[in-house]
Amino acid sequence: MRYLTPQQFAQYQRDGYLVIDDFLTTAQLQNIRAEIAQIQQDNAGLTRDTGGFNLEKVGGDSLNPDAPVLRAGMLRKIQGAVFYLASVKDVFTTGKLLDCMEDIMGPAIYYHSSKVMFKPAHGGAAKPWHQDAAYWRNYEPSQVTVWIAIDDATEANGCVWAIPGSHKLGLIPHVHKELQVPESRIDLTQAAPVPVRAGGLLIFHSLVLHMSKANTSANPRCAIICDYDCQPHAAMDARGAVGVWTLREAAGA
Ligand SMILES: O=C(O)CCC(=O)C(=O)O
Repeated sequence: MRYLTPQQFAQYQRDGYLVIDDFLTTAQLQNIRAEIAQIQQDNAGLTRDTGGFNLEKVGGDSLNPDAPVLRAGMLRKIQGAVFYLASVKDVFTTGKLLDCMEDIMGPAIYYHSSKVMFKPAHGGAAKPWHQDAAYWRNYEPSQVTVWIAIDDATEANGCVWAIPGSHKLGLIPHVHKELQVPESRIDLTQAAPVPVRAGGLLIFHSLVLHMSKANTSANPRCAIICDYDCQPHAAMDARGAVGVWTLREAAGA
């Protein structure tokens, strides 16, 4: 193993997800926060979805570009985060995170997609139950998502919830435009909150059932997310005209 302990790896295999505290250095966290604050400031007047920039909408209708926005500049997500934020690209495409991914996926690691997920205070919308694999063409079961908390993510401000072990259920049929699994198909008694302190990361298998609730609190809950693929499929981001982006070669880095 290059980064994970055997216990962490066993936990990932059992639950399909794993939290690692204090993954980012203080300097990395500060840089990422500063770059995100700058991009928010630069886009404070945005009233329509543009490129990879998606705004919070009235009624949580985030996929509808014509829906009225909750407030100008109130970002829900930036798709293709690594193309806008150098500090985020650095964390996701170099160093110890790739060591960590290699422990889980093996030595062939490809970039798939990335985003900043804002979940702003007083109005960040819920994300319904889903498996990431349902969103991805060319589904491969060993695709993996890394979710890093930029603010403390708590139950109050909309941390992720997951069903431990649900990666063993296979791909469940998803419905609606914002792909989701109806709650009637899920054993909600198993649902567990996954709070993560700022700078910590959550790794999860692409078949883990997960969701997050709306943020009705006064505290924002921002996270950066990267999806990794073990197969050489072209990247899927809106700005991701990058073809196949190899992050680590099968022969070893
Ligand atoms: O950050 C969140 O609230 C959840 C994000 C998520 O589930 C996803 O992007 O697949």
